[in-house]
Amino acid sequence: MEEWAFPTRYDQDYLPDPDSPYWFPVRETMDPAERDAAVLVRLREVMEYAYANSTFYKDKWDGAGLKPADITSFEAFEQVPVVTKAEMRESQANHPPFGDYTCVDRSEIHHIHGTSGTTGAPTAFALGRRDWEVIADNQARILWGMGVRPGDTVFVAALFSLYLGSWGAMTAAERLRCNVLPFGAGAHGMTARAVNWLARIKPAAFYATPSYALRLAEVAEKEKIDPREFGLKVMFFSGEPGASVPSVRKAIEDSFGATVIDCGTMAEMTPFMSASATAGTPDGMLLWQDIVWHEVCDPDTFRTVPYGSEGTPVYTHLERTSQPMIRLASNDLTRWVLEDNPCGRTYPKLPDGVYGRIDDMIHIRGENVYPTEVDNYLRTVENYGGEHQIIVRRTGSMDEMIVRAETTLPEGQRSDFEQNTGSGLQSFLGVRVTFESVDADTLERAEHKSRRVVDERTHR
Ligand code: 8LH
Repeated sequence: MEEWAFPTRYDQDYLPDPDSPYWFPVRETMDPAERDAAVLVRLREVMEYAYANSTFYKDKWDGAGLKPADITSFEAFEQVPVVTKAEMRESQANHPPFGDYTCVDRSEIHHIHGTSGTTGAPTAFALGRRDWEVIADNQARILWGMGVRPGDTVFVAALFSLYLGSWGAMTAAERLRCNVLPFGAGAHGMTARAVNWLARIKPAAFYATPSYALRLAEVAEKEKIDPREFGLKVMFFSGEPGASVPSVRKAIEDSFGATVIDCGTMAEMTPFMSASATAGTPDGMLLWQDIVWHEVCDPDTFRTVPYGSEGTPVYTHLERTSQPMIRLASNDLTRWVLEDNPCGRTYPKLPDGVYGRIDDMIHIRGENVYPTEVDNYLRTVENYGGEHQIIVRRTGSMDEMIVRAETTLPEGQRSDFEQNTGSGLQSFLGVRVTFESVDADTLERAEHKSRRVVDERTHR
């Protein structure tokens, strides 16, 4: 296996053969059982390292009665208790600012990022200098898999602040010897400026959240610029479901005429692109198991579910030394499979991407609804105005769901639209829905991750 060592240090001058679709042909196409055997040894090494360098992991595993040396099988590894975000917040509160799961000295920390929510205590992410280099290398390798090449211009249209998505995309593109346009997002008037820069620079690749790409397409239309004129080859997305939601994906492909690639796990798990599609397998996300070990688990027992089944992703770093995450529970939902991938990589795959967070699932009269299903349906409806809200209300002991969607139709001509879309949505979701329409361009557009659910229930 190419450059397989822990702690990891990649050759910073390495670039693959220009004709190779793979950065590391052996690691990417090897027999999965052989790869898994190497990963198992690595899991033990990472655990030995974390046990020796962090009181968090030592106390957690001592409490569970296990030692890194016990991890001689994946069955044993699945008994390692998961790490939750609540534990990380508690650790940072008790051991400020980075928590006692940080395994390096403060002088080794190269970047500090954090959760970007405005409510609740933020969590700080401390990324070591060596880790930053390895992250860049890992993600350059994944960008190579997406078809991005040295010399390509990569336009990064995501918030440059605490959010790791933008910085991760930038550092990866730099390592790949691309030219990077760290445009950012979120400032007043920036989307119209992005449209003009895209039209002028004509980058090969583009990174953002899927919501923001659709916003950009709307603004381009207002500016009378066809997004296809940007000449984009690859658009890669992370941060929220969308790139694997069929109608959202199609809307982006149709607007921009580029290949859409879904990627992304969690900021704590950076290199977060370790789940990513490739140019040759553009649908779903492959799990690059030699970079991060991805398990899809039963959300109650945290044991892996068989391929073909649904569960929650649990992630383990294989190359991080600063804040290694060992069995981090994501609280997301997905389904995984292991089958032949057209690109030749032998990784398992999430064929439908990550559908959403367990907490965001709406329970209506015994049925579960994902907000992304509403999005998926509405984007297929003629005269849909491009944005919607989902309001969840409790009346008595029942939850009620109201979908408020924009339409391009003028008032007075909406009754068929409302009736047909309401009943279509109801049969698509299999739950009762109250449907309302509003004028196009009246609901707020996301500059980052969309928040379409307005939960009016006081408790769940
Ligand atoms: C996703 C996806 C995806 C993330 N499909 N849901 O962008 C990657 C990193 C930087 C990120 O967004 O981290 P953050 O802010 O911690 O959010 C992680 C959550 O975002 C994750 O648990 C998912 O719920 C969601 N997410 N990428 C679907 N490609």
